Amino acid sequence: MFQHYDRFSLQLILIVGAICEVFSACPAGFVFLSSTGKCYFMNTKTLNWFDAERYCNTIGSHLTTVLSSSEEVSIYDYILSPRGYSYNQVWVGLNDISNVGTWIWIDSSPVSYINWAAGQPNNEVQNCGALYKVITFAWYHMPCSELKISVCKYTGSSFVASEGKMYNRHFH
Ligand SMILES: [Ca+2]
Repeated sequence: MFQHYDRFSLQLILIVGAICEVFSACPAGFVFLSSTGKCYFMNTKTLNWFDAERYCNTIGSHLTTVLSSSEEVSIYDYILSPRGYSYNQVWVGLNDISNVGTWIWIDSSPVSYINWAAGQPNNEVQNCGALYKVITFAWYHMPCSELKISVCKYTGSSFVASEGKMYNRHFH
């Protein structure tokens, strides 16, 4: 099909195609953050931690990890604040459910960046982690049964093919 285009047009087509590819990296409903190169989904329905994670799973993701200060700030600035949720407690994938006292990310990412609020985690009956902007972005551990909004993070691509939700389906 390309024989009908001159060299410049062909390059333009390839460039536009590449740009579409970049912006198509997120499944429907997710927001792309250029600071991390990942896709995020804010679930405004308040759910307990387990149901929040289960919901993320249904859209091919997990509760979000927060792997750096810049990712944390970006989640607030570009996912939560624009939607009016900047001061709520928000479930993330942090938990010590399987081994109390050992905090892990639900998607098995290493816990390298840590931002517990002063005094957190402070007892053994709260096994799930939330962001809490009132305390300058810090992390709180909370009872998993509490109902909160949540943020899912999409890191893979395998589920998308079966779900057929990729934006790039519309570009090709
Ligand atoms: Ca706590």
